[in-house]
Amino acid sequence: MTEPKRYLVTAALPYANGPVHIGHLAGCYLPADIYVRYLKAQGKEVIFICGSDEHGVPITIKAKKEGITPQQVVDKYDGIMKNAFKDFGIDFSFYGRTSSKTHHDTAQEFFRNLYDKGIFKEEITNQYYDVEANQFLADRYITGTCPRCGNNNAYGDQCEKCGTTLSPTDLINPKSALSGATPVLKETKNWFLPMDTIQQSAQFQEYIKRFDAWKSNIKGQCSSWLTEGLQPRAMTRDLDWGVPVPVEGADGKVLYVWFDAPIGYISATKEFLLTSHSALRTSHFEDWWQNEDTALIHFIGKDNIVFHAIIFPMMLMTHGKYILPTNVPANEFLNLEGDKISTSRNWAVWLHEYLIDFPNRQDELRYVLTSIAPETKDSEFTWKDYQTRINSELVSIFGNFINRVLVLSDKFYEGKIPVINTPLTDEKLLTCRQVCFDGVAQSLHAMREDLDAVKLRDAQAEFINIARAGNKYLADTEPWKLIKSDAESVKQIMFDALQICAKLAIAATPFLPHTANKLKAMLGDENMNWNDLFNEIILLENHQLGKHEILYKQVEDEEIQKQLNRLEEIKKAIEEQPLKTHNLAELKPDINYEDFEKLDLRVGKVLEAEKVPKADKLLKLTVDLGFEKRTILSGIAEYYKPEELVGKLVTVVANLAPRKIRGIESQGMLLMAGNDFGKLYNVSTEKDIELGSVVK
Ligand code: B3M
Ligand code: ZN
Repeated sequence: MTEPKRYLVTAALPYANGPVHIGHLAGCYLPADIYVRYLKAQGKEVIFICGSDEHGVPITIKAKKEGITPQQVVDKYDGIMKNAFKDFGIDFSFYGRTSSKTHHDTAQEFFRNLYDKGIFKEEITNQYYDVEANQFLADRYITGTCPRCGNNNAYGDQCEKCGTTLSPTDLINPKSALSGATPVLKETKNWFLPMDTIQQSAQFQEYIKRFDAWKSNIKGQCSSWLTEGLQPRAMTRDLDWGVPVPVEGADGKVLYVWFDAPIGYISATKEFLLTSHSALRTSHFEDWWQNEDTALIHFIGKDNIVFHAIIFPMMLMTHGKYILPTNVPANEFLNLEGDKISTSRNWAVWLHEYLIDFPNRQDELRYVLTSIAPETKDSEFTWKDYQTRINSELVSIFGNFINRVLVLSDKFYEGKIPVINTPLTDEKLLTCRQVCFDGVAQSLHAMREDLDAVKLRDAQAEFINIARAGNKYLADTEPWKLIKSDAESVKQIMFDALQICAKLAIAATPFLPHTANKLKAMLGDENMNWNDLFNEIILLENHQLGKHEILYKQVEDEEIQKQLNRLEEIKKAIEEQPLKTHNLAELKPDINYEDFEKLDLRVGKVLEAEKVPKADKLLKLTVDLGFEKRTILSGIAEYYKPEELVGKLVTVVANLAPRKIRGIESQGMLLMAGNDFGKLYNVSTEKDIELGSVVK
């Protein structure tokens, strides 16, 4: 591809329903920011767009939980999120809101455009309706038992325990999360994007060739969707929170949040161009969104892949005027101390709380999160690792190098770049110098290649390698000793070391913006720029350096212990509410002893076990009850291999009326204990009991 003329970079619009945590930062905002800073440093024209996603069920659920209106939720969190990003140097050109008028207008116009072209399929479907609450239920508002794993708290769109994608009608015993009532099916009309036919179109087939150059996690997810065959998807919903559907007969309906949210990138660009004071003010909206010379790059987390790589491009394509994404760099997830980060369980490191305990240490967190960025697989943040990386890399390698050079320059040359009268002649010193120069050059080149390829973790490692090479140069030549015998040579060594400091100040710009600014000031030159990076000389002889200070403080054990204690307390709190957090099934109404007595429970032994063809979940067992052998079908194939069960003692409901399942008569039932993680355990009995014994 030819070099793009301009770059439109977006970072996923976060739902405005909670503060920002390290998982958000590492997943998409930090990588996007580093990449944008890199582009800008090279003088490229860039717009960097983000904003609050203020629609969708996550907002209404939060409102219900906090007892406030959805509007109050988004008003509260929009500001909190915006500030957190700012505090960490995430330098958006514009941070929009999907509740803005411009956005509503833009999203409606977009919908109308597709509608007028006859793109949508109008369809009447049956959807769950809550008669008590008087409204249709979004998928997330319906809970029930997962048909696959038995989790009693599966949602209408997904079971979070076994990960299966569901539709509301798949749920066993569906319940409305609004009123607890059993919902009824009711007819409703919605507008569907015919993703099945668009998939077949020549334009889409041409577009997906781009995936080949993208990261493998995107390719993988997309090709599994595409091979399964895309299905039409409703772009409108029966909800009262969102962008109203701008056509006749759509009262009480809003645009599907995944239709309106990506259009948020477009509306935020419009708002930016209207309000910006930057040089880009004179550029036109069309240059950015409707011109093939623009590279459109979406930074996202892995749960947003299909929406950005397939659905939004289909919308753009059917609209016809828009460019399609050039790249969609998606990251995997970041875990925290061995567990999934979870907002609802408070298992997170919140950015605003971090800054209370570690004031002015934004770059330290940026550094650690980039070092462990989940670029290719899920990764893990631990406080111990945070401490180690800061102390042994930022403090001991980078900070230490800068400090040594600046302290010595003060001492030897009163903070000026030394003037070299005679070049180095000493063989050993010359070799040290060459080794250092080669190291620095190699790291700079590798860093640039990694940045171009959006491999930010590797790029940052190369940045530290530059400081490593500088440190080695000093350690090998020991200017603090050499000064007594060969002051002339020391001038050359210090001159070189100061140039490396300057390179580090420039190279730090994308990764550690606060440090970069500070270091440039310490070097007395705030105008050095990216193009200087590959020059041998950046700071000229006699140039006066600024005042210097220590770049990074050591992270102390007590600071880490405090964070670990906090997490420990949160963990305890989670464990102390097992009913709430583990979603145990509700207790059923009392029964009498007579009810219980009706059950005939017996001890049996599994003699044979085999899978039932074409039924993923069923095992066919032959169970010896002592007085007779029974054939029993049990839905446990996902949890037990047939061979694991043979020889096991089991408890059997022996008087359950036989019934035919898949043409086989099942003559009883095994007792199994299940938890909501989708595991089942055999309720077994002591080994030496006689088969057929009564269980009571
Ligand atoms: N708000 C989902 C999320 O926060 C969604 C992203 C929208 S990007 C257009 O993960
Ligand atoms: Zn499940």
